[in-house]
Amino acid sequence: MDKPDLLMTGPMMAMIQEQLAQRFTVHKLWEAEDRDGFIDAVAPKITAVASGSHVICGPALMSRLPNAKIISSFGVGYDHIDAAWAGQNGIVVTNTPDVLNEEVADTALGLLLCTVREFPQTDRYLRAGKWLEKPYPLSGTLRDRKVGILGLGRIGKAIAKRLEAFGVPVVYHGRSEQTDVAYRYYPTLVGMARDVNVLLIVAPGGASTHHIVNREVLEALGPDGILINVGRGSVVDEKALVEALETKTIRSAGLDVFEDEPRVPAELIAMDHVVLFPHVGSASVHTRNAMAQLVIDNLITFADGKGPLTPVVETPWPPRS
Ligand code: NAP
Ligand code: 8YV
Repeated sequence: MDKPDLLMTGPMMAMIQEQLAQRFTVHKLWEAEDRDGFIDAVAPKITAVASGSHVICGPALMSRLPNAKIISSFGVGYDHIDAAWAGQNGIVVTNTPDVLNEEVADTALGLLLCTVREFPQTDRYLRAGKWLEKPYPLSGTLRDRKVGILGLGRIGKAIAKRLEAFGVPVVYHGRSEQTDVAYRYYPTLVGMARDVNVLLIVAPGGASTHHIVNREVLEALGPDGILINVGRGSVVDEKALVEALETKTIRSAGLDVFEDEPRVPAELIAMDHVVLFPHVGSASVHTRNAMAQLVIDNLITFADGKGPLTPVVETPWPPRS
């Protein structure tokens, strides 16, 4: 039996490449010297796409794949895919929800602790031999902190649970109030920022969240405020953030995500009072393997006619008629 043809838009984990090669004829876009010519040549036979955030899957690409029926994306965030367009054009989009909740929540707590207690700075201090001269200065604490979560979804709730265990009060903002949670809801982001001293972002990227953490929100967070971002870099106006950190409008920031990854503003890199992670929220072997398996399983169950396992909201399954 002929294998269905699959387009892989960028390099993916070895286990994804190996398992998909057993079931599909895999066409590797990133290996082609002439990518346009490559797409023209394979486009009509492509029925499935495996994708990561390395390539924008917008109408420009999808409209060239007339027989594509599924895009299986690595990661829970899929702001690199125009899922609404895909849904309107008969393509189901899948992502990798839930399997990474605990890992990203662990990372968020680690980043928060590193930022509040200055752990990376203490490590640098010791290695520089400064402990021999005098103890590291006393740091801030979680004890006097109240955390406002922007995006109390799957990961946000796993973070909130951890914060409860740490004895830290939690409130949240999203587009709508959730009736099944005990945390206080703020209908406006700026209103929440005014009432907390940690703003923790775990909301998705995309048009509706672009730069919603802006100068006004940072001013509301105030001079004792700490910004933690494990959601998407695009949620924060990074220029406004740099300015707020330089002028001490807020105290500090812990960032796992940036607007133009892997490029990070030189101003942030030069600051000693911020903590910067290279987008490692889900990056353990265990969790990346689970995400990879879900990318594979979505494609295989779909090819077997059993439908996708984890379609995104814009492309429900079975499709709305
Ligand atoms: P989720 O369950 O869909 O939760 C997203 C939350 O964001 C929801 O509570 C939603 O609440 C809120 N939200 C969505 N649009 C909003 C808007 N315009 N304004 C305010 N709130 C909004 O998603 P998840 O699985 O928790 O993942 C969240 C995000 O984390 C992903 O999309 C991804 O960008 C990021 N992420 C990062 C890493 C990393 O490595 N750093 C790893 C995994 C995920 P409402 O619907 O009520 O607005
Ligand atoms: C991944 C993420 O690092 O799932 C997400 O949305 O941001 C991370 O888990 C990313 O998708 C891999 O490129």
